[in-house]
Amino acid sequence: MGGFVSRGFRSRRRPDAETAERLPPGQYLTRDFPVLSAGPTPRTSLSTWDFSVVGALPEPRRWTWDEFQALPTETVTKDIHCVTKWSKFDTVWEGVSLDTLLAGVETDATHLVAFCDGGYTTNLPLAEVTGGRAWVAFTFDGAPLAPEHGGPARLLVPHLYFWKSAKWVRGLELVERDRPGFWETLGYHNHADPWREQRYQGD
Ligand SMILES: Nc1nc2c(c(=O)[nH]1)N[C@H]1C(S)=C(S)[C@@H](COP(=O)(O)O)O[C@H]1N2
Ligand SMILES: [Mo]
Repeated sequence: MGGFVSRGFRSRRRPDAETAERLPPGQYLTRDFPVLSAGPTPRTSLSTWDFSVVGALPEPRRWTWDEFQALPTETVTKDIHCVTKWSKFDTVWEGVSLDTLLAGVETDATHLVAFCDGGYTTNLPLAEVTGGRAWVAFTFDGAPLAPEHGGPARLLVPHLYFWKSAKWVRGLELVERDRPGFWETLGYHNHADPWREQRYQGD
C-alpha cells in the first residue's frame, strides 16, 4: 500500500518537519507561481519607465531604467506567502535593496506608500523595509521579471503577505502618517505578517 501514495501527495498532505517549520499557519506549499492581479497588466516601455522616491524628503530622487540598472543589486532567495494561502519556497530574485534607494535620506516619515502603473498602492512601515528586508526586483529565476508578475520591476517584501509586494512599482511616497493602500482600504490587514496570520482587519 505504501507505494500507492505518491511522494507529491504525501508531502502535500503531511509536510516534513522542515517544510512545516517554514510554512506560516494556514498556508499550503505550491510549486506553481499563481498570478493575482486586481486589474489588467500595464505595459510601460523601458524608455519612459522611471523610479522615484517622493514625499517627505528634502529632494525627490529619480532613476531612469538605465540609472536604476547601474545601482548595486542583490540576488536573494526567499519564501513568499500569499493571503489566498499559497506559499512558495526558495524563490530567487535580483533587485535593488530599499536600503540603497533610501540611503542617506533625511525624513520625518514613518511609512511609505508604494505606487504603481495601473494605480495600485500598498503601505509599509519604513522600519520594516530597511535592514535587508525589501527590494525592487527586476529578475525572477534568473530571467527578466514577466509582465504578469510585475515586470519590469516589482517590490519584494517577502516577510509580509505578498500583496505588499507591489507589481509594476514606480516609486515610493514617504509619508509622516500611515496611509492604507488598495487592499488595506478594502478590509485586508494593515500590517500583514503571515506568521501572525494577519489576513484581515481585526486579525
Ligand atoms: N500593482 C499590483 N501589485 C500587486 C497586485 C495587484 O493587483 N497590482 N496584487 C498583489 C497580490 S494580492 C499578490 S498575492 C501578489 C501576486 O503576485 P504574483 O501575481 O506575481 O503572484 O501581487 C501583489 N501585488
Ligand atoms: Mo494576494
